Amino acid sequence: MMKIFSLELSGHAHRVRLLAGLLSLDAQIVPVDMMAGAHKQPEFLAKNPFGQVPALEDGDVALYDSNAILVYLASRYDAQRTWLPTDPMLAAEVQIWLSKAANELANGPAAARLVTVFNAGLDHDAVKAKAHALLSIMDTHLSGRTWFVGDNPTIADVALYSYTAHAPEGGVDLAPYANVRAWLQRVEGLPGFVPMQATETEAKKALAA
Ligand SMILES: N[C@@H](CCC(=O)N[C@@H](CS)C(=O)NCC(=O)O)C(=O)O
Repeated sequence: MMKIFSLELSGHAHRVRLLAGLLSLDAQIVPVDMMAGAHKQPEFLAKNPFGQVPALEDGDVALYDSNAILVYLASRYDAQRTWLPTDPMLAAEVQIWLSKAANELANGPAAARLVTVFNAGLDHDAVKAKAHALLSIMDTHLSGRTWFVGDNPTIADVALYSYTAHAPEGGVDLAPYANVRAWLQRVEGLPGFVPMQATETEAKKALAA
């Protein structure tokens, strides 16, 4: 069976678990004990020399990097090719957002959450400002659109979802971004949607409410 090496609180890992759910793939989720440093041990470094989750094993295929894994799963298992269109322009537009997910999303909303959830030594105000700059562009892009690219959900939506949905955990308020919030709800309504676990703090807040 396909194996996804994952950490529950990782948005990068979540995007892979999310696409596996949306494509109804049978996958075993293998937790990597990152608190104990398992991701820097030889056994895991053989799967990903960068020592990061997620990684994938699928038969003879071994792969790492969340966006690369999305491309592989969509190309291999979505016969209709709606999740990664073959049309040159649509494919290129998907790539724009995969790049934004790897850069602006990682260095904005995801980084802000690293500060609050994992005590990362980053400048919280600076990364929050980056997050708002990205969210503002995403919100404008989504005006009059249902999905990020074309008329159907694609791996662009999957790559952007996890860290956008969990941006409030990093102190990034989504209230000003109505189009983004409506889009998040559309993603959450897709058949096979798999949620990402809220952090302990969020869970405590939810329990207290
Ligand atoms: N570009 C990579 C980033 C993955 C990444 O940053 N993973 C984090 C968890 S969210 C990680 O494993 N960090 C440990 C480290 O970098 O040492 C991807 O998309 O897979």
